[in-house]
Amino acid sequence: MAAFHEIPKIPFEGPDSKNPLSFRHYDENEVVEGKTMKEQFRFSVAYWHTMRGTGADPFGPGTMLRPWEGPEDTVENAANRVRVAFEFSEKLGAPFFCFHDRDVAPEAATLAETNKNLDAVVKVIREEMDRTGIRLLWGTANLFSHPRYMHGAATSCNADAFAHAAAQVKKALEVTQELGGDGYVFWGGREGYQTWWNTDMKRELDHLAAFMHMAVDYAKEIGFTGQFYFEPKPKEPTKHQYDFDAAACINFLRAYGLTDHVKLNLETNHATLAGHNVEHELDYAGYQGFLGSVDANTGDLLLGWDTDQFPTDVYLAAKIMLAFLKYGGLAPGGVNFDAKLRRESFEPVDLFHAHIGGMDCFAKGLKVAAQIRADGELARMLDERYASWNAGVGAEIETGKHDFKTLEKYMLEKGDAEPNRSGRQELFENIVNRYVF
Ligand code: XUL
Ligand code: CO
Repeated sequence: MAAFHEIPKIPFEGPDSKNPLSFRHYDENEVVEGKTMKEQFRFSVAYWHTMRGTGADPFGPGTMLRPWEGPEDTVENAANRVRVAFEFSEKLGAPFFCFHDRDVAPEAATLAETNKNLDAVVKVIREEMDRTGIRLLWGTANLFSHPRYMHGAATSCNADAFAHAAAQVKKALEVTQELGGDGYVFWGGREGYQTWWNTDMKRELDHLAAFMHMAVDYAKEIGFTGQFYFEPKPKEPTKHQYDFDAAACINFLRAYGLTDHVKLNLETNHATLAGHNVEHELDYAGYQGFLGSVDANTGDLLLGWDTDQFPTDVYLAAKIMLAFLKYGGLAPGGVNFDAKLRRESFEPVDLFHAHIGGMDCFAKGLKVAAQIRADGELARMLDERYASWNAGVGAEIETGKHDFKTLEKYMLEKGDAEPNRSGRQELFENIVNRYVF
C-alpha cells in the first residue's frame, strides 16, 4: 500500500500559491542560465535522514511516526522502506538520492551476511530506480556508527578496524557502481582524535591516505568512473576531525597525491562549525578546482552543534548558487539535503514540507544569483575595487615584471602609496538586497 496516498505529486504553482504542498519557485522545467532547474540543482534526498531519522536526541528516544516501519529491522522491512523512499522522491520530484550502505540494509553478525542483506535490498533499489528514473547522486559507507569504529576506521589504532572498513568501502563502491552512481563520498566519521596523548597523528594520516588510494585503485580496477568527494567537518564526533575544512582537506589531498581523483563535498553547517561561511568554503575550493557537490542544510547559531536543519535562507542559497555558477555549475555533483526534521515535526507530511521549503529556497536563490550575474553591477563594482591591478604597476606585478628591488625603486620615486578608496560594504549589501526583495 502506498505510504503517502493522501499526498499528490507536488505541483509548481508559482509565487502566489498558498498551497503548502506546492512549489512557489521550483519549476523543474524553467530554464535558468541555459539549463532547466532540474539540471541546475540535481536535488537529492538523503536516505539516512529522510528514511532513517528517528528524531532521537541525547535526551530522549525517537518521536517520528512512520507507519510503514515494521517492528524489527529485517531485510523485508528494509525492502519495503525502499519502496516508500521512492514513492516519496517521486511525489516530491527529486531526481536523485544518496545513501550510506548501512542506511538501506541491516547489519548482521558477520560481514558476509551483511553483504548478503545489502545485495537483497540493492536489488529492490535497482527496481525502483528503473521504475521511477530516479538516480543515485553518490553512495558512501557508514564507517562510524558500529562500536568497532570507536577509534575511527582508516585512522583507527586497531588494524582490523581499517581492514573491515576497507572491505566495507570495496562493497559500497561495487554497489554504487551497480546503481550507476555519479559519485562516492568520504566523510571522515570518527577520523580524528579526542586526546593528543594517545594519538600518533602522522601514522593515522598516512593510513587515511593509504585507504583513499586503495579506494581510488579499486574504482579503477572495476571501472567505476564516478567522482570521489571528501567532505570537510571540523568537529563532532571527535574533538579534532582531520578533515577540518576545505583548506585542510585540499592540503591533505595535495600532500598525499590524491588531487587528480578527489573533489570536495561541502556542507553548509560544517562550514559554520569551522568558523567559516559556506561561500568562503565554496570559493576557496572552487578557485583551486576542488568544487564538487554540496550538502545543503543549515545550523542554528544559538545551538551551535550540527543541527542539520533544512535550508530556508534565500541569501545563503543565492550565495551557494553564485559560487557554483561561477565555477561552471554543480554536475556531476548536486544539492543533497543532508538535513533532518526537528524532533517535534514527527508526521510523515512534515517530510514534504521540509524538502519543498529547501527546494523552493534554492530555486529562489538561483533566480537571485542569475539576475545578479545578468545585471553585472556587482561584478563591475568588484572589478572597480581592484582597478589598481588592471593597469600600471598592478598589472606589471601580476604579469611577473617586478621584484622587491624594482618595487622599492618605484616607491622611492613615488614617495607613498595612492590613497585607499572606500570598501563600500554597505552599498554592496544594499545592491544584493535589490535582487532579494
Ligand atoms: C555528517 C554528514 C554525513 C555525510 C555522509 O555530519 O554530513 O552525513 O554527509 O557520510
Ligand atoms: Co554531509
